[in-house]
Amino acid sequence: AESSIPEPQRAAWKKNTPQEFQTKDEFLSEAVRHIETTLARSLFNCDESAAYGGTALAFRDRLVMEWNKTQQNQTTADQKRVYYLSLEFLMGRALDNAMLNTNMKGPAKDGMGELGFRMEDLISQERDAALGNGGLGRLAACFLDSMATMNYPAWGYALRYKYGIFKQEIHDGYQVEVPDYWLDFNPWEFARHDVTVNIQFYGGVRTYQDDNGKTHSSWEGGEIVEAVAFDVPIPGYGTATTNNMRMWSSKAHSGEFDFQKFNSGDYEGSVADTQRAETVSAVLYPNDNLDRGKELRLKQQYFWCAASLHDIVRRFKKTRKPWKEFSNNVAIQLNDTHPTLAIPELQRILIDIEGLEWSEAWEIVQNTFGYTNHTVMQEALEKWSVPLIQHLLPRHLQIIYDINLNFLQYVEKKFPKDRDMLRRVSIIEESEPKRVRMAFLAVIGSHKVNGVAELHSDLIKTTIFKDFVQIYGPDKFTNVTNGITPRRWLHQANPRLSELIASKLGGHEFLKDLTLLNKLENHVDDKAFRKEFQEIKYANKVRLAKHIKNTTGVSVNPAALFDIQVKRIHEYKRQQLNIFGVIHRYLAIKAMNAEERKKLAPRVSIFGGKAAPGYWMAKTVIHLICKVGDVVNNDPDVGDLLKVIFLEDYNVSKAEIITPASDISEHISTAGTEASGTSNMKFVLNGGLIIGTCDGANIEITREIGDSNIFLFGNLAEDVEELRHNHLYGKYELDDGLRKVFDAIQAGRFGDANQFSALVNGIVDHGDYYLVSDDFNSYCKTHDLIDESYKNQEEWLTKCITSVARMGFFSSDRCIDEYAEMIWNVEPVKPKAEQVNGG
Ligand code: CR6
Repeated sequence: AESSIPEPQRAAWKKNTPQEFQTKDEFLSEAVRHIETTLARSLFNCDESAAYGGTALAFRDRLVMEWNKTQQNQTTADQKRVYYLSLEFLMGRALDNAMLNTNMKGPAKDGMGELGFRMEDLISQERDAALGNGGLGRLAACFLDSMATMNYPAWGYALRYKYGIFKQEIHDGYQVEVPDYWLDFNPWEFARHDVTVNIQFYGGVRTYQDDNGKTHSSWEGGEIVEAVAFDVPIPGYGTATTNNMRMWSSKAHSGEFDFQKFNSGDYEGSVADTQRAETVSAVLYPNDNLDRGKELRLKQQYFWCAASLHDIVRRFKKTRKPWKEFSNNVAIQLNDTHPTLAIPELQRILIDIEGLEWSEAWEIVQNTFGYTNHTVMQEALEKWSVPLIQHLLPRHLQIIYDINLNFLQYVEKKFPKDRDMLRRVSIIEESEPKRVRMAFLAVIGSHKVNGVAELHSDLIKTTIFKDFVQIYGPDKFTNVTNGITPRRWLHQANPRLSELIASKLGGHEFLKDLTLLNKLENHVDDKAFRKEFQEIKYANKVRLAKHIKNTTGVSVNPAALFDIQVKRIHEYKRQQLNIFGVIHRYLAIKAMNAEERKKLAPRVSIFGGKAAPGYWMAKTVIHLICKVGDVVNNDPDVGDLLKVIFLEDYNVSKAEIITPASDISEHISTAGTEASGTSNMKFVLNGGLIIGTCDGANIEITREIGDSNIFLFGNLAEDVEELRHNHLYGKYELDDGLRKVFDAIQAGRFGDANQFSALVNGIVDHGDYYLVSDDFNSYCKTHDLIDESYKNQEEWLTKCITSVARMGFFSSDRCIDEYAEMIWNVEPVKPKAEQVNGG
């Protein structure tokens, strides 16, 4: 309040309030002004990158004005806010999203056209904001879009990595990682040099008694790193609401820059210290579904949690409400266990700094947090070593032990004498060294825990959190099936399909209420509609074929069946099953005569995805795909019948080109391992069918679109344990078809067989943990069925259209409404009437 312009002076301000452009001419004048002044370029020096910059800055101005009003409006509304804590946000590009969400793409396109630029070229100048690994990070980005679109008062809290996920290059069929320095020109962020938080590390705990003889603890000493806020506006679609994503960047604390060293001539030493502080937010850890327990990662987690909580608490304190109102004002969602330290941190703030009693504080903590689990795989569950936490965060370790003590006493009362239960559910794992089980801490410190698809939410209740269901009852655990934003994944990625749908449904309402898509089923027999739908798919395939030609040099036939698997490379996702299937197909083609070959449907097998830099098996899979491509693509016997492509550097902006171009996409994880998957939803929404296992959201997709519209295969989650057991005890036989594939690999038909021995041996000799052999036959047969079905183009088209019509459930808008109602208890805040972008 102290910093606001006094009432009598406000008229002068209001007279000068900047206006938002509404027409092509107004837009162009803003863009040109930015090119000339903000970017200092001229009529004679304006390339595509400058034109992109000017366009982005003109849109940024617009977003900022709505953003300011939204923040003001949400503050006065004084309702409960949501804070989404995620260590990953895979945002992709922002310009097209800003143009579409403000409904101003047309004028901008025309304006830039007058200067001789094509909007697609300008859009592709932007670097992806790639602050994430895969589905988890992209989910967070979709949620931000949905929360803004539905007017929820919500903030995302992120870490501002200097380097996002690495850029992948393929050299001689091997992945090479190149650093992604994305901040050279980022018009979408605002440095808030005045919004900083000092974050403490190391040091020790001092206990002391106050005048009443009560004991207190205080964390003292150690070192300080400063957190600086950078804000990014998040525009909703067809609403004036523009929310905030706040990213924290680390820098040396000004008091910490060692003037002693500096003055005594050790200039380099003092600069080295500042660099050490900056490393905290330097780089995103490039592992998907894998925990490596590195100290710097723990520092990142605490740095970001502590800065965010400080910010949230500061905002709450401005309301001057009593502490017991905290959880009526604040909901914090933990995206996986990465932000779990927020739990002991809030408890610390409340008891050590604000002076609340333990139990009063703990009730606030539990009512504030919700925790989303994204995996049941052991290697992905975070467990931090106790000595490491002791060293870095001594007070937090004490608090974690106290939380554990209280919890175990509660369990002991409920289940007297069950020693084994106590051992199983303890936050502290009695290993050497001891480790803190972050998922258990997250469950204990939250009021709701959710999985991300029905099967997954059931599985967590019977596996990793089984005991906790006994302890707390089943109501603490719930399901929110993942979703995707139809704005980016339909309207932006597939504009022609979006327009076609709009023409049939009488407008773009479906982009805000995706269930309206069901009305498309009325048009499934409409000839003109069918033809247009098919043409759009073909055009999207042509666009991808061009991209393939430009990036790999290989020509593919757009009339062939495009079979796509793009996602992180992981053994559980089974790209190896896919490439073995491709080899099987290749061997079959080689064995055919000309007549038989004529009957075959031409295929293009397309792969894409990054392997974590230290994940050798995943890198081997990439190498095999590339080598198979080299052989198959150059075999004159094969011609158009089969092409194998590995697309370099799969990311969000490439996904926008790839997703609309599939006939079939692959979601073939070992049953029970893929918590949800979200690209499955994107592909079906864009009129592609899928082949998949009964895993994650595939199951609910099947329920929605009907089992005749999906190609399911393979063993079920409930059979996995027994099958694995059989492998270990020799009670199985390697699949015949797969043996032939291995023979071909071992004969060196795809280059040096030694390169692939670990991959083959993992299946033949080491237990085939992901059950590739068990599912191979049904996988290949299902692909034969796909070939047959594709020959009947009319029936295929009906399946595609019907599926699109039935995908309404998978909007991230639906997810966010479920979180808001079941977990957060928050309501939307309507934007003020005078805000412009309103619908
Ligand atoms: N790797 C799951 O594996 C899910 C997303 C988002 C994942 C994936 O099935 O769709 O989360 N899990 O819920 C983790 O990252 C731990 C993922 O992206």
